[in-house]
Amino acid sequence: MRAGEVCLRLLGDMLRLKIRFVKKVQLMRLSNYFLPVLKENPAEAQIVSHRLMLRAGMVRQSSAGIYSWLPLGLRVLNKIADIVRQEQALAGALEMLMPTLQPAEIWRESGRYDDYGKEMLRITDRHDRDLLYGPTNEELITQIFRDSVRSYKELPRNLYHIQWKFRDEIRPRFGVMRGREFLMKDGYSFDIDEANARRAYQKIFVSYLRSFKRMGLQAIPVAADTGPIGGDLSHEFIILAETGESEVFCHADVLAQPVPEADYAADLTPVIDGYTQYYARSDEMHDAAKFEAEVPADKRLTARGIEVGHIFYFGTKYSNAMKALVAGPDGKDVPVHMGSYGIGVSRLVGGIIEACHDDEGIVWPWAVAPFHIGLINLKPGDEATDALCEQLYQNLTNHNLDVLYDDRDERAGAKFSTMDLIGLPWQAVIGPRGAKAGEVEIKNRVTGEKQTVALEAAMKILSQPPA
Ligand code: 5CA
Repeated sequence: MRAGEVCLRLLGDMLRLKIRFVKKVQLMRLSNYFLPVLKENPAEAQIVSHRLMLRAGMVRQSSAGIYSWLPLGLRVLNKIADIVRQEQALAGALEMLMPTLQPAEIWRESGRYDDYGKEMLRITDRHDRDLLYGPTNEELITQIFRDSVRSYKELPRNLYHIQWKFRDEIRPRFGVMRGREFLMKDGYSFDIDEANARRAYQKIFVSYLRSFKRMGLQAIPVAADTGPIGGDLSHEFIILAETGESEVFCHADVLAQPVPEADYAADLTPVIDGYTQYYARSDEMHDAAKFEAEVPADKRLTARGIEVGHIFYFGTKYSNAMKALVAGPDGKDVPVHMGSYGIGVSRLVGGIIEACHDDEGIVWPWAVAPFHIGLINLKPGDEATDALCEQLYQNLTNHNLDVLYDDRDERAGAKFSTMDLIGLPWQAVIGPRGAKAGEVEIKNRVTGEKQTVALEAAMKILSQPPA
């Protein structure tokens, strides 16, 4: 046989295998899933997102402020992380992964080992070496950078990771919102001078507005205090929610600013100015006299919110202390200018629920929903009903939609309330009568609206986010 024929035959085999693979989608059946929903409101939960995350079987507390993520919760966490990844890539940031445990010596170099106090979890290994569970990564990334980059020609760089952090918060509360162990996206930029570093800051500013918008949130960038990270330029991104721990004071028009395009080659100053021209500050930076002088009374917005992101430009604070130098165009060594950029990935799960729920449960925005569609079989075991359910499941899955199939032998009422509780954007209900007519009842979880349609039409409706 000639090489060409072998290739063709192999290709044929591969295609056949692929077809077989597509046909053999493993149904995500609720009868096999791990969804330990709670009927009662857990007494320990003070805010709605914490209550709903426990009730919907998304997380379980293992000790104060430390949680296990169950399958449903993990799917949301991963969807949020993926949106962050996509937007970071557009902004030119590179993903990497640093460890959770760090050596104490680099923190001694920066001077933060003692400053960080009791929030830092300190560990000693069997050789009596001091380690710590990272609360953030400025030191470690600076060490990596200084050991690898020598010249301005390798700048700019922006590196990030999505990794668990530990801060021994004095009062962990509100579930994943103020945890001790929590998942953070933290990114770090390296530039030759302040002007370039400020551009890096602007890019991430834009990427954060875009990321939160994609998650179904409107985030307000507010001028912020830099705290233990340091520096003089900082913004927090706050989503409005009554249960938020932050207080914001802003001009209402900041909410009407458009979400920017991902055009990172353009001058971003007008976009940033569009937001920062208005007074918008968190409580630590608030200046009542300035607020009243700058904002007309009917535009003054004072509200509570959740800090979902925080960005910093701190110049040469760490590069000076840790000797992260690069040779400039004139051959002289200069410390790099740095910024750091955080997103509270696990906090966002709670934050999104605070913003998106009703009396029945969670109402997930499409982009972060653990599944797009909850398919309810009203009579498992009935041949026609099973067949139509499985056909709809396959069709939806082939269109890259995530479907959770409730095939359990349960009362219809219990199935409906579980679906309402876990908040999937669409519910598709099939019973023996519908199966006979080839029809599906569809419920929009956002509006509660129901309609009965044929399979074809159902496919069309279910593949788009509900209005
Ligand atoms: N190194 C910088 C930026 S990478 C940093 O650590 N910034 S931070 O302290 O503001 O944290 C970044 C984000 O992590 C915050 O905006 C918040 O959304 C989230 N976060 C901070 N502490 C907690 C916590 N205890 N529980 C859950 N999320 C938290």
